[in-house]
Amino acid sequence: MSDAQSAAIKVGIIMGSQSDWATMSHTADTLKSLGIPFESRVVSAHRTPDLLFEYAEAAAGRGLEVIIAGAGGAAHLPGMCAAKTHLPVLGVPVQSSMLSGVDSLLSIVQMPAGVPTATLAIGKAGAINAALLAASILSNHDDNVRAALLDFRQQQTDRVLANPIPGE
Ligand code: RP5
Repeated sequence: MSDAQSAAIKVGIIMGSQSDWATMSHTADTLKSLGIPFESRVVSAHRTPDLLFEYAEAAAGRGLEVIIAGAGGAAHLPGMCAAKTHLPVLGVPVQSSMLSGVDSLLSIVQMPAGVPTATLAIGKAGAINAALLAASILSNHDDNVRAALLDFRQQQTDRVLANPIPGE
């Protein structure tokens, strides 16, 4: 990746395991559809804690503006990431096999006051919405992202209006 490409990356997607990619690929696909450059990495809070600290501490200096962190089970990745950066961290609770992601959701959402993480819905919906929320944040100063986001929303509205209830 060239320096110019690397400098353009504003969103970092991190996840606790390769197994989270089935969910987090929806974040990547949504960012791609909006034309937002991003990077994606496996960074585990408990299996690679030093890497997580390095990633979070360097993120702002590398030009990232938003971090999207997906994790399942005892999902401490978003919270630990938020502890090491002032950037907004958007947490995606990955649907776990034992407790269907309720464990992931509660692990991410119940941050004690002082170090916030935004918390999205469990699974695919949350993964897509994390990308859209990142787009909203970038839209505050990026005209291209704002235009892409508004276009996405208009198309979504048009699709709903064009699809009456079958048989009605
Ligand atoms: C978490 O443990 C990951 O975010 C993943 O959702 C979960 C299970 O990981 P694997 O055992 O599939 O690697 O750290």
